Amino acid sequence: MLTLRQLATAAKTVAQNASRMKHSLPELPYEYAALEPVISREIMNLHHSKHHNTYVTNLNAAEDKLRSATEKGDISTIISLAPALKFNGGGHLNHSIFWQNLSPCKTDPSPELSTAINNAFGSMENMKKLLSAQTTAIQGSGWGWLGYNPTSKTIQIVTCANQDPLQATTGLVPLLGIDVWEHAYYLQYKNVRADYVNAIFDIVNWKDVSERYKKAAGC
Ligand code: MN3
Repeated sequence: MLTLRQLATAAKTVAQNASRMKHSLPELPYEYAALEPVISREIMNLHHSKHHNTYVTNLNAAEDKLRSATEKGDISTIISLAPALKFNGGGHLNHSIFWQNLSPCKTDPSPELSTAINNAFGSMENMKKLLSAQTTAIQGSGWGWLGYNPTSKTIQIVTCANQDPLQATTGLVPLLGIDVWEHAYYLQYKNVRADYVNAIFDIVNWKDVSERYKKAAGC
């Protein structure tokens, strides 16, 4: 029989372990080669197992430092960790959405999402045109997004620099993200970013985007 004291100690250990849960690299919902010819197996392999994995590793390391600094009440160190948390936490969040946003199977947007896109952009084709143009025009590394604005209850196109996570930096709920870091396309598309961005629409998982819209808009 456990004594009350032993039970309390065990509960404390469980709670501490839970708060120290490490982030881990999510499994892809398809094979590395599944998105060919739009995205090559080699790019998917490197992008997922190396690039995304590094964001996860560095996020865990930054959180360890944050925990230790918080325990010590070391405010200066806590503040200094903000850029690493934003970059690696953003990288982990963005890529976790990106893999789900893509699919080798043809899918269609829900009627609700189609209506919202038509209301905001006139048509699906026009939305793709605008999202492509703004995403292709990003200077340096970043992401193009279709996001839901909970205040205006409309869908918007925005771009973010680096790994800035959409919701934390703009308040928009991410629906569809396009990674235009060179590691996402350069091995295959070289300097022609526009071709990569336009081709991405052939492998968008509209079922996933529709589910994100339903969750964000509540309808
Ligand atoms: Mn990337």
